[in-house]
Amino acid sequence: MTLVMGIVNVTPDSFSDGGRYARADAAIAHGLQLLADGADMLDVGGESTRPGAERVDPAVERDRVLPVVSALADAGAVVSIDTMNAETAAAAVAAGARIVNDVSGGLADDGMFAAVAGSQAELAIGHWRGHSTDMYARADYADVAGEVLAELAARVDAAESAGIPRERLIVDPGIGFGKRGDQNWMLLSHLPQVVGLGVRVLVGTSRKRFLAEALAPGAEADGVDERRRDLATAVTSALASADGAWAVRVHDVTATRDALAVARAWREGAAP
Ligand code: PMM
Repeated sequence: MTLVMGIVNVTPDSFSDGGRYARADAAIAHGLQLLADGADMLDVGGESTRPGAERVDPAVERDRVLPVVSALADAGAVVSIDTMNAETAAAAVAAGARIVNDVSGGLADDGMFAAVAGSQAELAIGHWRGHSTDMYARADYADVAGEVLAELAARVDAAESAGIPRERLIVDPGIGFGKRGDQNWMLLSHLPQVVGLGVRVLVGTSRKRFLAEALAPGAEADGVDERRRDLATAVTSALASADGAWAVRVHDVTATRDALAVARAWREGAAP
């Protein structure tokens, strides 16, 4: 059964700005709500990776995420830390995180694989070609699925060589990371091949622009609101599940849980 990873973004634009303690409290409360909604794990991140986003100082990132990671881990949650910084990853694991979610697949920080190898943590390797500031400049593919598969396989090999056993690895096709509109759909249409790499697969489509582009043409995609994007995300989650995804990373846990339950009943010929 596909697991649901709930998103807890601890960035100034994700929670109203009542100062850092208020922000941590709001993020913790949000995480607890996602658990109540049925999340199997929580992904805590302190750096926005939206297209065009600026980098965050790793000390500021740690200041944002560590109190949230430790509070949610203490509450019994399986916590994932969404970071490209090895020091932040190590500090979060020390604070109770069990998964390191590196959207750059270890490419942004040379120390990442060593930091994870020296712990018991699992590592999610995202497909990535460069930072958000200019990631579309690298969205140049002759064969998006073939290239993403080859590049992910190379990162899996590198992580294994660095001492992280395959059983502790997860791969993510990196939807929206250095990929434009239809490149994401083309890549998702090859999800069974990503699953064929033999490593658990995590898929993150939640609220991303390419979903809105399937619902409204051109600039009108900007007007597709959160409710419609969450519904589209629930559909992609159910389809990813049917293709063998290990987990989906989403904002709206309730909608995705419902979609997964319906898809499961469809497959099994009986309500769960
Ligand atoms: N997408 C975002 C952030 N972290 N992590 C993984 N593993 N996969 C993703 O697709 C992914 C991620 C960007 O989305 P957000 O800004 O809405 O959190």
